Amino acid sequence: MGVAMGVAGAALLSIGSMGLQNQIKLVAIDLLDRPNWYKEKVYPPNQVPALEHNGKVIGESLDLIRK
Ligand SMILES: N[C@@H](CCC(=O)N[C@@H](CS)C(=O)NCC(=O)O)C(=O)O
Repeated sequence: MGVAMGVAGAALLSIGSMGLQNQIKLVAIDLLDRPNWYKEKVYPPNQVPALEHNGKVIGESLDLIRK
């Protein structure tokens, strides 16, 4: 059986493999019905994933996996 996922899913798996899942509040974003606050207040490119930490937002999944 194959599993298809986007970069957001890959970042989520990476967070789990680093054991950080309990330190992160996960907020699901429906890409077909994106809330305005996400683009306006979190990540203007309006893509997922994005990680907010110490007031900064990391929006590139490869950067996110490295931290
Ligand atoms: N450069 C971003 C790309 C993220 C990306 O393509 N995310 C997809 C979902 S996996 C997305 O938000 N698609 C909706 C869109 O591009 O409007 C990264 O690698 O993190």
